[in-house]
Amino acid sequence: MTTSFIETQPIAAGLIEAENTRRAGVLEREYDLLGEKLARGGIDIEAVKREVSKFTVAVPSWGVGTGGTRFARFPGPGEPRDVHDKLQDCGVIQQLVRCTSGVSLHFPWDWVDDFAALRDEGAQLGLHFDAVNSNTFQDRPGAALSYKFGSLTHTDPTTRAAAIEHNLACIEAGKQLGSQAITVWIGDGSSFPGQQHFRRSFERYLQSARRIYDALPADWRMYIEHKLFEPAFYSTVIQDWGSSLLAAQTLGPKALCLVDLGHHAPTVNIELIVARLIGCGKLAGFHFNDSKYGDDDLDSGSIQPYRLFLVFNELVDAARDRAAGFDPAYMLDQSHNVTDPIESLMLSGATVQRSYAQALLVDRAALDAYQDANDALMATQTLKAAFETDVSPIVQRVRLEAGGAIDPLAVYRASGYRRRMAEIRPKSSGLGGGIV
Ligand code: PSV
Ligand code: MN
Repeated sequence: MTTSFIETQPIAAGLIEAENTRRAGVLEREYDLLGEKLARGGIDIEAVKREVSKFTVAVPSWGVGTGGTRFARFPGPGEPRDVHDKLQDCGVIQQLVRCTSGVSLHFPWDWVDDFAALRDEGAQLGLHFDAVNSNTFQDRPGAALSYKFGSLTHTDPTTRAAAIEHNLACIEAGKQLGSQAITVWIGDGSSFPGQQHFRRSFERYLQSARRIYDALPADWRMYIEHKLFEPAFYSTVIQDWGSSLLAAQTLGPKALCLVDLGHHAPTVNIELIVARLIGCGKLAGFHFNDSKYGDDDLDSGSIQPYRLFLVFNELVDAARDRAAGFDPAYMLDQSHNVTDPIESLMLSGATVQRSYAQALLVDRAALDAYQDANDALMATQTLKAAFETDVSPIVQRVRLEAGGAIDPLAVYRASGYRRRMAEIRPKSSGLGGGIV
């Protein structure tokens, strides 16, 4: 007997409908009011809504589990036990917010024997597979070689070969899943001055990355993710967008630079980096999250919502200009300790979508004119006006029309999903990781 798509949905459709019915009247009034306001500025709310409805951002499989800090991990109730549980949790997110149909898997964490079956399992939940991620920043239990002192850039060629092999295996798995990209982030670097030869380690990176690049299918891309620090604290081999761009340009057209918002020093102007990468046709896409200090992995927009908007301002501007090679991939990358990950990921997905909607409202002709006239005040006010517009009715309407929830959080809490999972899924151990 085959199960239908409706039956495989983790949240009861009736609950979503009932909660939406309670909110539909208010939403309609708010939508109409916003529509009138935007019309006065020459903006057609229906056109904005159409654009927003096309926007999607992928969920990281590792994000549905409770993350840890360097000090400890505090497991939450009903945590996913394996990739199947993770997919189900991702299914909940997508069912309610309807802009997160992609899932980004991480290997070997999510390794299975039958990837074709996993692809079908995802499809049953309305999910497809986005970029696959390789993990050579951790040793596998029982592995003969260690990545403690590096992987793709290790001084030992046999260890480098093992790291390359793992990436090639990820590509093979991704092919069966229907993915079209591999994201490569390495933890390689050094913690002490003198520990690592900067130029030679980068050369080794290029040689290893070349092997991965050469194994990419014709329609695949390789996303190079840079990170300022951690786990290495003095230097990392791919530490910034400069190193990433150098590598991407050396490797060729299928190699692009991925921007994880948390991988920069606190005061760095990320939207400018985004513009530079767009300018040279090398922007792969994003790992969205937010941070106050470093790689905090907090929910998108929780600390600096204006920065997120400014990033989207660059993206909308590039789309308007039809910038060459501009086709960014959007993914969330967050995993922390204190909230229900499903709730956090739902809100992050909706926040990223909201930033996109706000950026669509920027009066670009006016902004161009103010920039040309060096009217700094009016130029910046033009951006502010879009950012300060409450676009909630647009994103709520997009969700509603796609079958999702006007208020995903309320429906999720009312569903008792986490409580049910806590009964089914045994409590996981709090051990693992930590420096104390
Ligand atoms: C590293 O901090 C990172 O941002 C990379 O994307 C990893 O794949 C991910 O987090 C999970 O550790
Ligand atoms: Mn990342």
